[in-house]
Amino acid sequence: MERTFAIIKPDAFAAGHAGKILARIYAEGFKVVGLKKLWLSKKEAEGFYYVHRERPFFGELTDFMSSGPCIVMVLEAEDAIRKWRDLMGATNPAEAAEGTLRREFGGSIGENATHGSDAPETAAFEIGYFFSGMELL
Ligand code: FUP
Repeated sequence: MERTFAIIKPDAFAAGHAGKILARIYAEGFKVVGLKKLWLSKKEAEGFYYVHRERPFFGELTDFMSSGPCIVMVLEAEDAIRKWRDLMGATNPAEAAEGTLRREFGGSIGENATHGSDAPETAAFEIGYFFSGMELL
């Protein structure tokens, strides 16, 4: 079993898509090990996306991620990291495959409905950024 970190981003949460996205998560066989609603501050969003600090979209990305409530989650499944990224689809919703969450709920490359860790090391950092061990029993 593997764990990954996932976010229902502020665009999808504000549009009322959180319930539909969670239903897909359960239908695909993930166990939801941790879940909470948060409204990130700009500083917290910057810390989370630290690896992107040099990218031209960093300011826009962290403004967006702190623009409203989101849902952060830890998902468990066999091959969870790849499985969740497959379910999300490509970063740009316009390029995401039919049936993926970003295709269905994403509006643009910046406001793309969901986040998922891209490797075991990133998952470990991202899970630890938002959850303590006691929240993941
Ligand atoms: P992903 O792993 O699919 O979330 O994509 P990246 O790690 O490449 O990008 C992280 C986030 O930065 C994306 F979810 C949205 C944002 N982004 C932009 O706003 N513009 C870009 O050109 C690329 C990414």
